[in-house]
Amino acid sequence: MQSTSSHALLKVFTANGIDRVFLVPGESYVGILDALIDFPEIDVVTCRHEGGAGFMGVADGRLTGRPGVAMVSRGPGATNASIAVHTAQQDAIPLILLIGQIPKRDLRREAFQEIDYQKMFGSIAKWVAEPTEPAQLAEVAFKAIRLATSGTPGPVVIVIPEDIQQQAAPVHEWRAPRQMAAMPSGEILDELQARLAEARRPLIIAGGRFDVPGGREALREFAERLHIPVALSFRRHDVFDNDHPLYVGDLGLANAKNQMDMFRQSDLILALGTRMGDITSQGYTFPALPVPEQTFVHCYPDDHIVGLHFTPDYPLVCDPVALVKQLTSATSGVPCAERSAWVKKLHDFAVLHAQWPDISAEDGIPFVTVVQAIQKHATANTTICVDAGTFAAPVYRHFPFKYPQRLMAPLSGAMGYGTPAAVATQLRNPDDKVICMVGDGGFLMTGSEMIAAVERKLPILFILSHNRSYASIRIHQEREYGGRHCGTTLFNPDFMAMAQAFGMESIRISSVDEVEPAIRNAMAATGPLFIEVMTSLECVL
Ligand SMILES: Cc1ncc(C[n+]2csc(CCOP(=O)(O)OP(=O)(O)O)c2C)c(N)n1
Repeated sequence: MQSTSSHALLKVFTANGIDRVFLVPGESYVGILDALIDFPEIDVVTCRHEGGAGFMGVADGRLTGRPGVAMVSRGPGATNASIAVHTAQQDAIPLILLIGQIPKRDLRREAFQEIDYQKMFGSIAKWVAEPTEPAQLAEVAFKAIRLATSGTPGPVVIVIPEDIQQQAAPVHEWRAPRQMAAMPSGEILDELQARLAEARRPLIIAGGRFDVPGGREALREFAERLHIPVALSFRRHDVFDNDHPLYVGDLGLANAKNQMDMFRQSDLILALGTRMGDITSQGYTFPALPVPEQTFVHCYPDDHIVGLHFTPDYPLVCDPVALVKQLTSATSGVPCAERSAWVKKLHDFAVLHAQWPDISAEDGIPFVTVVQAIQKHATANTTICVDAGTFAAPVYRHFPFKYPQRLMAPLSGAMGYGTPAAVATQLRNPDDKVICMVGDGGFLMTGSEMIAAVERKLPILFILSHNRSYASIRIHQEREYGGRHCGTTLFNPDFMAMAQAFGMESIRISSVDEVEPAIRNAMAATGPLFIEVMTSLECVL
């Protein structure tokens, strides 16, 4: 094998477990593309749009805990990929976006397709590196991996001028060291232990940092041992089983006022592995800003995040999984009776709120019936990848996730995520039943990436909700602007013909009676399958 600077970069990638890259090629990084040929252990997934490649990287990073990698060309490629950098930042997912750059001699001359990426990505990436010497590529790759995965995971951008990609450079196999779980002192833990035992109405808010091997189990054991109810942070429905008696719902876009009133009655909040961001905290209103009324414990492995908005009585800058393991082992449990009424009240509300509705519509199929049919036929290894739109609301509200069932949903609310995420998920977990739910709006943004499902024979079930509208926005026009619609009605292509042209079997569901049998058959499909659902626009849940 040759030993060029690109080989040195890729060697650091493979030494750290990176085995797949998603890309759209560009003349600005042909040197790296050429080196990829010498790394058969890296699966190269060629995409149709840099947004699609980036979203695939985001999904892969979430599933593996390693940085997902997207490679794109300068200027136009990088601007297309920027949506994934934003999503990785909002979702706290490790991502490396590698961008080819103009030759270094012309840097900052505003040359053809040049961008100053430090300025462009400065506020959303954890680090933007633009090496100018071939020997720096390995070092930059190594640091990118460490930064993307440490503290609050997130996106790192590596920008590589085209003329430093093919020079001789030493190859290293540096491996990122495992992260050490710093722990609060024994004294603090003892004090916290006592507060937890005394609390009458404690509440856990659990977030994405439990989405690691062993994380869910540790959370469940802790909650059970101390008999503390668990609410989940925004779109992290799959970190705690939704049918568990301690499950009390998620904190999302549609919490009922009386549910929030109940949560506010808690006397101790344990915010574990969550950043307590905008949606989870209900627009920074729960708990009280800036000083919560309850005893507030905030645990996250990043000192920038702990106490960022809400002042904690216990600011714990550490790994929440290690913390709950420690707290679990240090207690013999708490008598359930003292907290039973509190837990029951919250749990009963969550159960009621999640009940499947019985609704019908004149103008099409209420999409909730499709989601309900999927739940009925879902296997233990079903993963639902959702795009942004009204069709996703029933998933968030009613689908009772039970691990290893998974929800792949962008915290950034980015349209266009669903299809590429499904491709990346099925590639990573070939035995899972991967379902992509997408609207007629989001599908025409990145739906072309579904060609990878045909190319690679991925048995993804694509479900398109066809309501001839950007309904999520139309709803605002209905509610807040007297039903005056502008820019939200869609003129659509023949989606069935489109899927067939992609080489995919396709089915249209036009009436409620067809939903259940069609979904039952679809769940057993062994190849990619496309279902078009003629969805009601008036009956949006
Ligand atoms: C990339 C991007 N552009 C715009 C938006 C704003 N937006 C949120 S949902 C939505 C409409 C989604 O329409 P569709 O995919 O058809 O699903 P529906 O809401 O109709 O179910 C829009 C435009 C967004 N979230 N992301």
